[in-house]
Amino acid sequence: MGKYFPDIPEIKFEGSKSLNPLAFKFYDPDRVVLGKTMREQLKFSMAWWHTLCATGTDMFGVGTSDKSFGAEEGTMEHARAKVDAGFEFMEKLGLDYFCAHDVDLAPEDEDINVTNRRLDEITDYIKEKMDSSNKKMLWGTANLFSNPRYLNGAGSSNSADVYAFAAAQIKTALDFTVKLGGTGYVFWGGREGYETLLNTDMKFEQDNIARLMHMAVDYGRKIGFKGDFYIEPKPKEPMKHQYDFDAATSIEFLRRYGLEKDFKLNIEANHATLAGHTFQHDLRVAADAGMLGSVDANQGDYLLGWDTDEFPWDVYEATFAMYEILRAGGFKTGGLNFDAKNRRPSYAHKDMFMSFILGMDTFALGLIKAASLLRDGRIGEFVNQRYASYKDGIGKSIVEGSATLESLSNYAGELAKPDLPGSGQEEYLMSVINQIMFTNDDKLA
Ligand code: XLS
Ligand code: CA
Ligand code: CA
Repeated sequence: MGKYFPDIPEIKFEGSKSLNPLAFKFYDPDRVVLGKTMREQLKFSMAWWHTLCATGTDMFGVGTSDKSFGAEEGTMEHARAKVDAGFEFMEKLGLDYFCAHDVDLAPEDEDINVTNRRLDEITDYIKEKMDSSNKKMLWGTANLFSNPRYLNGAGSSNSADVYAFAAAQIKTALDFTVKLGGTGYVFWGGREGYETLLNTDMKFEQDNIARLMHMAVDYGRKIGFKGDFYIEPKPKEPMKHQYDFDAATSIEFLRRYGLEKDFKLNIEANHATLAGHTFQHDLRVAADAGMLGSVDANQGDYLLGWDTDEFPWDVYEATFAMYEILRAGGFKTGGLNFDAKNRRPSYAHKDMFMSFILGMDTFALGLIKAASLLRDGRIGEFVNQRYASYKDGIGKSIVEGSATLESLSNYAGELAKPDLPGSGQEEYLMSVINQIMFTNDDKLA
């Protein structure tokens, strides 16, 4: 039954009537939805940091959850135990992918040379485990925000030495991402921002971040990284203002600096809501730009103004998210990474499994319902009809580019007064959503 989670069996699909807390009710990995299995559509991933490292420490108290896995924390023995526990965890839940920062994998030493040797050793060990299982790396990244040297950011630091250390960490993280076959590399700019403009040259800092990203692309391509680089937007926390505020801001940054061919976005639900958008909004913005790369699946709390990283349970949100992902053609290099953690009082190892069951079932329902929405077609057709006035006549001349201010002015003059543009029928559309949500005859294949 496994060494680390001996009381937990392999989690199986038992269907919506099951009362077994350790079973999937909706996630049926082999069920085909829109031509692919659920497993292929959803590409679920485990975040190494929350699952294997985070103990529930918060600003007011120490950890409540034991993540020692039988070894002393901060040692290489512990690092190896986390690998073993992680693989047992993924195996039992049927998770195919994982994501990790460098510092999640091996303890950092004061001397970066020692840290790099440790990372070599541990990623050799992970590779061995991967070779004898079907686990894959979704994306890798470097933690450029926890070490005190990054107090003013990494690529945006005022210190060139700190900048060089960020570059060194990125180089190592790209090395192990390639070694482990990762299909993505993430830049999350946690401290790339500012506290006050009184001490900040914003343009210089952004130019420097872009320089670092170009170096990463050059090096990554040189060592054979064929996947996508991602920016993960977040408006604030830990900094007051972060440069990668939201999807739109990040896309503008990538285009401004000529990075748009190599980069896409990793959209996190709770970051989109912190920026004052819905999750669906940021997915749509990324998709419309052809830059929807990967997703950090989690959920915020509408009563709290910070990044709570809860496991997602809101099926409406998951449905709208999957609707965007399916409309964009589904995942290619990316997937659904649960960047989510148990609530601090849910400290038992069993809670980790139940959290993933919740998240995976929520997104399985999201996939089923989004596929039903697409097949139902009423929403798509409504949108299509809403813009029908651009299909011929004066509308067509606008879209085709033959209209001028004079031609439109003449047209308006002849018309004298337009009709209202047609009802938006939001309430009707929400009733369609509810009907799909609570009808069980989803036809999905
Ligand atoms: C923190 C971010 C972080 C990134 C990876 O808010 O979500 O965990 O996903 O550095
Ligand atoms: Ca994230
Ligand atoms: Ca987050």
